[in-house]
Amino acid sequence: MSFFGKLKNRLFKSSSKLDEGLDAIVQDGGTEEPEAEAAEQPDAPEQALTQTPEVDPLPEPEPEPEPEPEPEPEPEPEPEPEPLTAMDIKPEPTAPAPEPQETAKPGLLGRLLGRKPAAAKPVVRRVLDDDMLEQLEELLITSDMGVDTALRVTANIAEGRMGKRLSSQEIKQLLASEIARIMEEVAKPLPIYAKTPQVVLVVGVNGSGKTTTIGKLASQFRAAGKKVVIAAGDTFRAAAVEQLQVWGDRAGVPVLTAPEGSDPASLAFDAMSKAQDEGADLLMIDTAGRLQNRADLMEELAKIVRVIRKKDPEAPHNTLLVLDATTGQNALSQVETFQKLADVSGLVMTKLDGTAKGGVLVALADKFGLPIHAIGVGEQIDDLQPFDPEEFAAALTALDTE
Ligand SMILES: Nc1nc2c(ncn2[C@@H]2O[C@H](COP(=O)(O)OP(=O)(O)OP(=O)(O)O)[C@@H](O)[C@H]2O)c(=O)[nH]1
Ligand SMILES: [Mg+2]
Repeated sequence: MSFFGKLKNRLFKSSSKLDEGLDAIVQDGGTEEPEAEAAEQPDAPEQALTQTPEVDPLPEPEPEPEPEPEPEPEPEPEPEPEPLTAMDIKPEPTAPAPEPQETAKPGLLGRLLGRKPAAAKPVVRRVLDDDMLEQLEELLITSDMGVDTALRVTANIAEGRMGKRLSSQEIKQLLASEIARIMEEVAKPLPIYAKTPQVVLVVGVNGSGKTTTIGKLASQFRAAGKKVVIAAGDTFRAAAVEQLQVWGDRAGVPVLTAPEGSDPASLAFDAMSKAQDEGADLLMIDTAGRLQNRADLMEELAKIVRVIRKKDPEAPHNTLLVLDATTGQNALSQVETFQKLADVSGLVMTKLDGTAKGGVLVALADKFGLPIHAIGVGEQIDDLQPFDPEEFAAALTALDTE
């Protein structure tokens, strides 16, 4: 389960929070069902009707256990068909291992539906009632899905299911499909346009992961055969420029820098000229996250945009807002703020590894509907993944899809 398994591992904190939370909710007030069960005890061997006055109850009519349909070990002697892969032709004269084996891999589905009396694992189910719904809502809210989204999602899950008995696996499935439905609308890779250079302005608060994300994106685009130029528009800190240069080296992409404290807009202008002259496909502009106040930041971003538009009136073609998942609900207000400062065209959510707040992505999608281009799941160059709604939903809910 390569890729999916990986994402689930990376999202393990969010995953296990929902996983454990759902299990606890179902356990609380749920009861075990042997699953295979059926059989429905015939109970009380119809004494009544017979009326035989008082001959007393008779030694026992005995419900009789019925000869047991028996799961039947399946005749199938089959001494091993074994397709044989050249690899293991081994002499093996004795051919011992007949391995009764008639557990014959009932297959996943077969196992789940289990009929095998011995294997029938009890499943805990709980009746879906108001109490349980409320607990579900709370769980989703604490997973950072936000109140509105949590209420809507639980309402959808409840629809037509009140009074029904549900297991935690069934709830996970329902939850995952609700989440995937919301996320499908926003799962869109960064669009690539025919006209070049395509200018991607990257914005976000201090420490959200802008520089790292630019490095990762540059590496992916380069691997896809694109010619990329990076502009180190965070000229406030020398360290920021160095950091970007390291990423540029890793990605094999040139980084344009300017002296510390110089005007980022003029650097952006130079970078734009260079990208045009060199026939680059993409120009990615890093920006500073830390400025004195919002007005400064707005002024700086506006100036960068003004200047590059002298070269291309349609630039920037994308304004990526990078958000840090560990900030949880705070990400929502960051979107609002940056939408006022810049024309945000899409999001990248970083640091989904190691936080239990992955649910905030659902809230963002539900509230703003901005495209989510990618997610950051680690600090390495290949730790940026395209956003896949179904994988994400399954990973977030710890849905066992195997
Ligand atoms: N675990 C994890 N760490 C990340 C991820 N993305 C970025 N980081 C780390 O977050 C820290 C900040 O990342 P930067 O890329 O420097 O953030 P920035 O937005 O450029 O920060 P400023 O330039 O200060 O505004 C670094 O230590 C990164 O390694 C991610 O997806 N997962
Ligand atoms: Mg930076």
